[in-house]
Amino acid sequence: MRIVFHIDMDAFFAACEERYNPQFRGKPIVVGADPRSGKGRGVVSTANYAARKYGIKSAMPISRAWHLSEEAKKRGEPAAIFLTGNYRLYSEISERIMKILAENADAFEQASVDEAYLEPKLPPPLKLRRAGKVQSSKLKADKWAEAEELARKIKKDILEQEGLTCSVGIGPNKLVAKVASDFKKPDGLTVVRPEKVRDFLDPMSVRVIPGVGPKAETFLRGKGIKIIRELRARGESELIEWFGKWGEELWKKARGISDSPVSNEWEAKSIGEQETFEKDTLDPAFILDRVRSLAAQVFARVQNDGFKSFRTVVITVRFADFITKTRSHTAPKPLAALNALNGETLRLLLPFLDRRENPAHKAIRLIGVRVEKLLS
Ligand code: TTP
Ligand code: MG
Repeated sequence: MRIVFHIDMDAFFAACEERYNPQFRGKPIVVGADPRSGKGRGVVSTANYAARKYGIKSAMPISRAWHLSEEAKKRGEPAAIFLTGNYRLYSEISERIMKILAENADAFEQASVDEAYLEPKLPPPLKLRRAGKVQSSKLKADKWAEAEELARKIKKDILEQEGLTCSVGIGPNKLVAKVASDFKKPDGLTVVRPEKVRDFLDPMSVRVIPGVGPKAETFLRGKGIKIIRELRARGESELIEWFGKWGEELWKKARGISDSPVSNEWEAKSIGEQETFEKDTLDPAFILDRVRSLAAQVFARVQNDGFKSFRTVVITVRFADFITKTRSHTAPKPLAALNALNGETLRLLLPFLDRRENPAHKAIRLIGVRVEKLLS
């Protein structure tokens, strides 16, 4: 049984602003388009929890947020502070947080600027088992307690090092972990053990299921289905009849079943190969040899799949500590030869073998080569 964490920062952009501008602390903050005294176009990126009390939220027109703030002012409450955002700051903070997370992970996947999935790095149970102190059934229960403890430590590390809070969900897979992280916000920690998954999901709106948007919600409501318990009561064939292949997925999701792996997956419409080395290494001769082989494999697949050329080359480097970096370059003209792919790949990779991209001289665990913008 897997244990998966989903970590999501609280009111991320707004929280970063509060952290670096002490004069904003405790005040309602809205990050997004310029409100221009209510005439501005564009939307709210995020609002902190003080501004959410006024009804301001992500994706709302900024003009509406302005009016909600004006109404609050009339009630004698503080006006919201509108900021257009310092994206470089957010991305730097994000990188540091992702590093803290990756250090505690056996597998790690950044899902967006402020959220990630991971499989926790837990101490091996070997010692306990050897000492004969714990039966294997108990050992399992202990793993969940250990996971919870690790989550508290991660939250504490992020708070101490970055001054920010996050919400963590822990479950047997990504689906349940994601719903759990959203269950209690801000500064939440929700653990859903496998035997509790059904009770946890059943009373929730079908909207919490990733992929169920407003359209599917309205459709399901028309069928008398509002919460997951009602969805679970329907047969798989019925869901397939309504939604086609996705119905199968939905049937599983209603049961909290998901086997999607925690990994930085390749994007669609690309051809890529990756290799995890038997031993983490920084030996240039070995790495360059493997990369050439990966490029050749990728190129062969490009040809096999009937493509004539590509424009973007992406490399992925995962270090021994699971921190994963990708670098890409899009050529102005289509590239059609293996030599060209080799050249691009090397140019992107070489900085990881020296100080430019690898100042700590970390050993490499995995390398991937991928091409995109394929042309046939
Ligand atoms: P979220 O995690 O969805 O939101 P949040 O972190 O602001 O608040 P919560 O406490 O509910 O998690 O998104 C992360 C950041 O992404 C958010 O701070 C700003 C940005 N964002 C947008 O720019 N537009 C959007 O519509 C959303 C939802 C987020
Ligand atoms: Mg968030």
